Amino acid sequence: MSDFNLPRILNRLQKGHPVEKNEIKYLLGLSDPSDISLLFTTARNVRLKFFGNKIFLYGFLYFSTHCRNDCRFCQYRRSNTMLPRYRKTKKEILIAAGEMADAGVHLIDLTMGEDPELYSSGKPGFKSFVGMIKSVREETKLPVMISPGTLPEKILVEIAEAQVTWYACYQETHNPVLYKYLRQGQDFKKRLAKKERAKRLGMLIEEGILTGVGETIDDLADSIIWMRGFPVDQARVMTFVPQAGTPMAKIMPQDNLKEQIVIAVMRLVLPDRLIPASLDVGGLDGLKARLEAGANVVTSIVPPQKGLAGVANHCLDIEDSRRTLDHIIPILKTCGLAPAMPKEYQVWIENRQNALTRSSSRSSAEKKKRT
Ligand code: SAM
Ligand code: MD0
Ligand code: SF4
Repeated sequence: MSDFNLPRILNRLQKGHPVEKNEIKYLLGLSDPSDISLLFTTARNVRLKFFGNKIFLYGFLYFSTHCRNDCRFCQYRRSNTMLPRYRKTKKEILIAAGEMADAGVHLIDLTMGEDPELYSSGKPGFKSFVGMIKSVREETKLPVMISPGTLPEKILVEIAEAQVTWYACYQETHNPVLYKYLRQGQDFKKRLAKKERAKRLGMLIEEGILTGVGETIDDLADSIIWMRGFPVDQARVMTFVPQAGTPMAKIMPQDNLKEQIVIAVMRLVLPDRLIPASLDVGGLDGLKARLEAGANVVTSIVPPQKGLAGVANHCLDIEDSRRTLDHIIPILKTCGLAPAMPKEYQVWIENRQNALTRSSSRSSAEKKKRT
């Protein structure tokens, strides 16, 4: 018999009381369908309290699939020579971003591999990258997220000056041993330090973890606690999708349930934060389940006929236009949800940025007092 009382833990979380790691682990390990259903209902109630029935929508633009890294889980790893690569021109990027903005997304997520053309040539290579981001912001009038990998310090500063709202850089796990296996050849602390630096520069931070890669419940709990402590502004989990041509190709794929449970636990532990339901893993058919677990952002909306790829799934639902608002909005409706107004998203961002500025000036005032 477990010593934990599910209704009591959920009730405390709903009232905003902090919970301990062993309680988070207990929630992550739930297996009884009625317990899981209660977890999801509570997560939806908490989402309703903080966000009403409004959902944010992110357009996704994977503009370069070249990468110098060799992440074991990723089809775009350097050693996968089977995969054709592309690098979109500024014009192509602006057309695709403009189309998504016209369709009604709230943000443009500009993502790339650690493209050697930029990373090896240093500042000159990044010059056009910074210019391109500015143009996307100016022309779409939308907030921008960048997911470019571990940018050099100077470029991170330029990006912040260019008023990029979000820096996304996923650790995948906060267990350094598992990290070393997954992000082969990349420094654990360096990746964490980029997020800290970007936060100090005033950007909002998205953190992400993978499930189905050999992590334990203890690892998942540590990640959620890390996200609470950092604190991150958007928290993501995605189920690992095995990729041909990679060392993890033969790993048994995991179903979506664990991802849903992690989404629900994140919603309870990080109630006011943004939590994506990514179309990249289970496509349109996987959207409802993720929303019902408490997610409040639909990500990986991709326009068709542009030759653009996804990350976890290279082409799932893209060319048949199923990652578009026409298909997504009816699903929101079946969940009693609706797209937010663009203004509502902008207000959320401003409030979050203001709250972070207030808390950082409070903590530096406290530091001064102590010295
Ligand atoms: N290259 C940049 C980087 O790695 O930070 C940007 C790309 S990043 C947004 C790609 C993310 O997609 C990874 O961090 C990982 O979380 C996820 N991903 C990659 N391959 C995946 C796979 N096979 N299954 C599920 N998620 C995957
Ligand atoms: C997504 N494929 O939203 C994208 C990607 C990068 N910031 C996000 C993983 O699912
Ligand atoms: Fe490159 Fe990012 Fe894929 Fe790693 S996850 S191989 S850094 S594109």
